[in-house]
Amino acid sequence: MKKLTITLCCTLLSLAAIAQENPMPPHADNTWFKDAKFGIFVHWGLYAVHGKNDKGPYVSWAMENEQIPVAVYEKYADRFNPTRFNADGWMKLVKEVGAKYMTFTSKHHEGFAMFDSALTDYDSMDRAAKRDFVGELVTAARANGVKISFYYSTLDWHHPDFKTDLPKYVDEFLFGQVRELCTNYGPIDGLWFDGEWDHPETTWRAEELVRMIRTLQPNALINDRLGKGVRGITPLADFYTREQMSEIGEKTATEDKDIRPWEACLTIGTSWGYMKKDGPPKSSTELIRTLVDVVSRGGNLLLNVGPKPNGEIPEPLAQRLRDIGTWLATNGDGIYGTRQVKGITTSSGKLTAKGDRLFLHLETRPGDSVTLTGLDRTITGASVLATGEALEFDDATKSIRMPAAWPAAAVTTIVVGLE
Ligand code: FHN
Repeated sequence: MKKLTITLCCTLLSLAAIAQENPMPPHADNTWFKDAKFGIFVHWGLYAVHGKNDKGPYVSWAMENEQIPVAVYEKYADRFNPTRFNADGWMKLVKEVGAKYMTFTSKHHEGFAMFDSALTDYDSMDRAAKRDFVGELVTAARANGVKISFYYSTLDWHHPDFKTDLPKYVDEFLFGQVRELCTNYGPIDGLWFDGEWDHPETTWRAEELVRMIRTLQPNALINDRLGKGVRGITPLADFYTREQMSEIGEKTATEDKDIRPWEACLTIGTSWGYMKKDGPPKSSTELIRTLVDVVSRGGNLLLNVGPKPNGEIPEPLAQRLRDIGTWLATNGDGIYGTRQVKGITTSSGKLTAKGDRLFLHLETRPGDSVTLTGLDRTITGASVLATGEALEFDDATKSIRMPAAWPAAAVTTIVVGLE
């Protein structure tokens, strides 16, 4: 017993020493992320070739839901040759629509790497496409001033070790491919993990994984999908994630302390990847209003597109993105770089703030005026942000008179100057 105690103490002391030798590097600076507000999620992989899911809403789950055998599914790798893929074209679209970053599926649950991995030939360089999509997108992102983050699924339906020897899969494949993503493409802006739900952070060795990423990529922001049940909670994360309209309003007790920014990811249709018979796409108006709602509550919107197997972004999705960009072109000042307003409530609409300005976002004409309760600063002016039309205001009652003619926009933003 005594020998065991001594051994245990020595082990604990050596672990403490290792931890001391390799202290966790600090969180990356998240200012750009908190200012960016709007990113584009791209789900693209072999599932785009499959293009359907007879048993579920997401094409990215077709392999699992339709119980497609690995030997059958992996044949898509020899058909996936997207001749119309143009990374620069994607990044120019991201910029045109007013998004500031892209999160790209470097490997989804299907296990196919969209980059050249030395750890497998089940990747886009070693099969039909013979291209490193991650590398092309990083080059295009840098050229267009777009931040680039890699989605990476810890869950893997293809790799044999995932089922037969998870610790080996984690140690060699998961850590190995994340190390490749953090080493082979220069500075990157984020790692977006997913597929974590069946195992605790300890099984994924999340702390070591985060330490490795921060050591290799000190500016990369890491999300919270690092283990079962820790979304919106784990202090390892640089930002928290919510998913789809069902979660967009939810926040965890941890988030009440406002210690991490959060991001809501959302499909335009139903599926995360391209599906011939996807659900009806949300309207541009709904998407603009959702962006404003998320930003007014201190979050970012990561809006998803699923490119076709040929590499083109479906036009109905691209058009909705362009509509958002058109709105942002005249209203973006009330979105980018703003922060959530606390302590002031409005009789109608939603608020954001930046410097000595408040932005009141209204979906419909709320009557003749809006009152800002709790505002203890002097109002110096008010106008319609998109047009510059000056509005009457009464500083004594902290009320703003609404324009008689209401603009035909998804959201009308009123800018209020404060002393
Ligand atoms: O299973 C995935 C799904 O395919 C998609 O990638 C979303 C995006 O956040 N995450 C998982 C479902 O929660």
